[in-house]
Order: sequence, then structure tokens, then C-alpha cells
Amino acid sequence: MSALSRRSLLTAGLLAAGGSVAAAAATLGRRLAVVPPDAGSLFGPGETLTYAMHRLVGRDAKAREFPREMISAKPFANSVAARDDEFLAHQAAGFTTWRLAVDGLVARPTSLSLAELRDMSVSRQITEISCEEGWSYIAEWIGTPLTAILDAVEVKPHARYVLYQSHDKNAWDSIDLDEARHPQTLVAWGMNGGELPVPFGGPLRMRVPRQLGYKSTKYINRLVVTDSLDGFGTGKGSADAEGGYSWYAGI
Ligand SMILES: Nc1nc2c(c(=O)[nH]1)N[C@H]1C(S)=C(S)[C@@H](COP(=O)(O)O)O[C@H]1N2
Ligand SMILES: [Mo]
Repeated sequence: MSALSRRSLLTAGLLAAGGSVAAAAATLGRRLAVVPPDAGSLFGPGETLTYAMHRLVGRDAKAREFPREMISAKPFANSVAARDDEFLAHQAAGFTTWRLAVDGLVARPTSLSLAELRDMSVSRQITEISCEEGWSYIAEWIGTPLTAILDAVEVKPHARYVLYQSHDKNAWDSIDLDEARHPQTLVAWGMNGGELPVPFGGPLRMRVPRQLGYKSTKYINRLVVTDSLDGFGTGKGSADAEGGYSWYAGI
């Protein structure tokens, strides 16, 4: 059973148990100050409980890492929108023109080239990316820890989330600062020893190995540090949450 269906069952159980468990979940979430931005949706009570429990007992938990021989021979690249002229121009320039803007609640807003990112700090991990549709693959991801980028721009004390936008206008997401500061959360520019191939999100993708694959947005070009997700879309924190998936997708 996938993590998502297990969580859906948990949610179904909560809904069946009536409002009392849902109310308890909401209370716990509020007490820990970890209410997800989509708490008001159908799966809100279950999501609030899962999110609160993960933050309560597993704040520093690590995603499983695998030995090199377990890297998938044929990783599956999920379908993406056809690349537009702007993307093709970046590609023709060998992605030397690609930039990652970093702004919002930071002392020093900036915009980084891939070369600048590579020079900052390098981390490698062999982890599994799991799609909510049931398939997964194991790969080595190479990138700059998001926490190193946050240190470089100096996050303001009242910040709570990092929102990320991509070249695909309808692929954007966000994570809380615990997830953003976790050492396995990468801004990835490499895969399996080489550059990150375009079908897998090259030149730059988010890699959030403790959550389902849809949080690992491809073609990212902007990070926004914020204390509220209200000003983005309908305030649910991600395009996926607006489409009915849960914002918090911890595995
Ligand atoms: N820009 C963009 N990023 C995306 C997606 C997408 O459609 N567009 N799909 C997401 C989903 S649902 C999954 S499961 C993973 C899959 O990663 P892969 O393409 O490397 O297999 O990418 C995520 N990142
Ligand atoms: Mo997915």
C-alpha cells in the first residue's frame, strides 16, 4: 500500500470517527503551530494530524539512502509540458543564462547562476523518488543544500516557509523551514554522476526526499522566503494542493 493510500485510510478513519478526532488533530496542530495551509480541505484533519506527528517525532528523521548498486537502470521521467521558446533559448546557451532568484524575507535578496550554486556547497544522496501514482525510482541527486542558500541570503527570524516557482507557471510548491533546513533537501543540478537531464528537471529542480515526488518541482527559477502562503494562488501553498493533493506529503 502506498504512503498516500495509507494516509487516505487514516483520513477516512478520522472522518468516520466523526468530528472529535478531527477536532483533536486541529488542536494538536495549532498547539505545535504546524497547521498546514490546506487544513480546511476534505483531507485537512488527516493531513493536520500527519503533519503534526511528523514534526513532533520525526523533525530530523532522514529519508532512506541506498547503496550505489541500487540506482535504477531506467529511471522514469514523469511527463512535463513541452518546452517553450524561452526554455529552449536557455538550453541553447548551455543553461549559462539560467538563474535562481532568491527573495522575500531575506536580508540579501539575490539571483544565482548554476555556476554560483555549484560553487556554494555540494551534497550527494542516493534516494528514492516516489510518485503518488505508485511508481518510483532510485537515483543519485547532486546539488546545493537549500539550507546553504538560506544561510547565504540570511533568512529573517519570522519566516516560516520557502515557496518555489518554476519555469512552468503552474508548477509551484512550498515547504516549511524544517523541511527547507533539513540536510537532505537539495536544489539539485546533477543526477547519477552527471548533469541533471532536462526530462528529470534540468537544469535545476527541488529535491525533497522526505516527501512524495510532486514536491520535487522541476525547472525551478525562484525561491521566495515567506511567513505566510496567503498571497500565493488561493493560499493552499502549492499548485498540487489547489488541485486536491495534500500540501504536506511526508512519507
Ligand atoms: N515542473 C514540474 N515539476 C514536477 C512535475 C511536473 O509536472 N512539472 N511533476 C512532479 C511529480 S508529480 C513527480 S512524481 C516528480 C517526478 O519526477 P521525475 O520526472 O524525475 O520522475 O516530479 C514532480 N515535479
Ligand atoms: Mo507524481
